[in-house]
Amino acid sequence: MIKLCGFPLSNYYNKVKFVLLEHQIAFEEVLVMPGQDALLLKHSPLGKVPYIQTEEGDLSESEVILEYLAARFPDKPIFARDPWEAAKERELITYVELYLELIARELYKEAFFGGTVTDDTRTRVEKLLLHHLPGFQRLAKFGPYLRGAHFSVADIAGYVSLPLVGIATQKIYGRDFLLEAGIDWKAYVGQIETRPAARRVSDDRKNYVESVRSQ
Ligand SMILES: N[C@@H](CCC(=O)N[C@@H](CS)C(=O)NCC(=O)O)C(=O)O
Repeated sequence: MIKLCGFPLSNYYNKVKFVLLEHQIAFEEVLVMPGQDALLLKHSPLGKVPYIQTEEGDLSESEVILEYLAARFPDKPIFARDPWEAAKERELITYVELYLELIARELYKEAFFGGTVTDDTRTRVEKLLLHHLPGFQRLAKFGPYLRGAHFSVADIAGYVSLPLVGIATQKIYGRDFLLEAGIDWKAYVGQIETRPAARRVSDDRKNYVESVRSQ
């Protein structure tokens, strides 16, 4: 059985977990924190989570894992069957992750972990996000889903990452860049959470936070 390694606060871990749950692919969760421990680096070359363990070995990078799952379980429509539609889903995932989340990630140290970010970082991240957001908006339909009327794998990426962009920008700049751009990500998240797989991911994340707090 596939082992999903990581922790339930990680958006990329939750992306893979959501897909596994959504498509009822059997898996086991293994709690692993990111780091530079030599043992971890044998499984995940940069010490990042998630990674999965299969009968054939370890595999890191959430998007690569999704591609592997789609190829290994061809009966599960992880991506749309139509090649064009599937490519548009992948395009959206790239915009969410590469142009929004990965940029906003530079703020997390201060937004979520009690550190500080430099003025240079603030300025650079603001400039990039305000450039990338209109591009994302030209692509994303929010109708109510990213591709329009139907839920897709792109929404799994949106669900786990867009809130982080909103919350981090609110904390660092006092303005939620997504809301400011007219993206009501809270309503979007509410819509996604009508799905049992999303609720499970969300409940597990909250329970994990509670368990860490009570330690
Ligand atoms: N591109 C990677 C990103 C994974 C990632 O950044 N994971 C975070 C946790 S959410 C992590 O392991 N951070 C530790 C690090 O970057 O060293 C993916 O899609 O899996």
